[in-house]
Amino acid sequence: MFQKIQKVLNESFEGKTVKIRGWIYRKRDSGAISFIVIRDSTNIIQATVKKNEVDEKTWKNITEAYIETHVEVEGIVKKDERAPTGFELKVSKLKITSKSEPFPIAKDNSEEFLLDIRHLWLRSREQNAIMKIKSNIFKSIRNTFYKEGFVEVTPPIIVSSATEGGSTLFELDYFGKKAYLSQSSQLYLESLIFNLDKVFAITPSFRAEKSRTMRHLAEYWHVEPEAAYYDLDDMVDLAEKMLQNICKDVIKENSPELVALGRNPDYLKITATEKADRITYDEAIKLLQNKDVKINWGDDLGTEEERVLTQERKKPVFVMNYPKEIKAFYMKENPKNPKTVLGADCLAPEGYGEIIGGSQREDNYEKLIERIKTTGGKPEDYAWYLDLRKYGSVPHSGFGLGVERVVRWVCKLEHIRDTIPYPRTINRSYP
Ligand code: NSS
Repeated sequence: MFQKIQKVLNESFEGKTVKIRGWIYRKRDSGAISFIVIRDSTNIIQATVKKNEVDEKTWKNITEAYIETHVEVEGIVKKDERAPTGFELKVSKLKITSKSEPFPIAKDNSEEFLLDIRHLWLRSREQNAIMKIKSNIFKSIRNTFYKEGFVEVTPPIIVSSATEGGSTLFELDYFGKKAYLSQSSQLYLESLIFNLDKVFAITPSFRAEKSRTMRHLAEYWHVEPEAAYYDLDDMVDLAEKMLQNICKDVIKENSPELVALGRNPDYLKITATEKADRITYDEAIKLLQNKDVKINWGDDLGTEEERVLTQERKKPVFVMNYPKEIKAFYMKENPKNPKTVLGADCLAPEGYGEIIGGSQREDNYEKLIERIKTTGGKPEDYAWYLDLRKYGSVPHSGFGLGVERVVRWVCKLEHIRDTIPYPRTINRSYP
């Protein structure tokens, strides 16, 4: 029986003979000894092969093997402080089950080259850690929804109208008619609360982002809840709980992965245990002006403004009540100040910026038509959505969380492209 490497890296295996299988990750030959580091899905271990302890053919094969060769190895586990993961396998049997050609990834490859061979780069230890953390974040998010009584639903991805404005829509030829790739499931989710109260969907969303940035993808994973009877504060509370649970679950289950990425999991504790900050847009503008940022009431907060607002924070901040003019048509007008909306963005700390955007929805039929028109849309394109306000509408709210934005912050990664196996950006849809 083959053991997983992580299991073998344990005192209880010391002195025992085990069988493992995996890929050669690093290799160094020194005279009559070959040091190979083997990796599997769980970890890496150093294995030493001595010329006089294996047959001639095995010795020849191993000295000629390139990295990424797949091997099956049997040997005795020995503690060794000098080995990369503290234990070493003294090899008695070694079988090469699949040879590798010279592997194209070396130390100083350019970013572009690594993106061209992404299918091979995904074997890296760094990607192993990030993908495991991302998987656990999905699990945590679903668990929060189940605990709160949300029903998972499956909205369409091919859609007939924009949710977030026309400039980032991907258009497609749908049997001779125009259709689009979904930017957000929100409008469809709104239709489902009238039967299920609280729904959520986890789907790919598409944005034809025409600029290169560290935080935009053309295709990303979007988590969207929508809930009947929730007001803006209920929505913010749900988002806060979700972020707390994500941090708790990542600390609990992914500390080895964070350490593998060179992070100390402690920085997530504050978000996991404390309430997030809440400030109004008005306060945000004052904070920025006090830091000499040139900004006026009514301007949108861009990447740079969000960085200034969050770089010294240790936990997320919700910015509430943005000006109506800079926000989407569906956000409910703030009855206390009609120049603003009942909407909130959640900005991640330490400069990472927006990870969630949400709002209470405009449930007044006339106001909604007016907003569609003033934001450049055609009410007839939204006929079905407007219907929802005609047949027993109720107050409701929801938000959208960008999974890759959250992974970027949780893993403290510079670029969002490292949070997704095959990033889709302005110049790239290969591989
Ligand atoms: O445009 S959003 O701010 N809001 C919506 O789409 C709402 N219709 C969601 C809702 O209320 N149901 O996008 C939501 C989040 C945003 O905070 C980011 O975290 C993420 O989606 N997002 C992105 N992530 C990666 N790449 C791009 N281009 C991107 N755009 C938004």
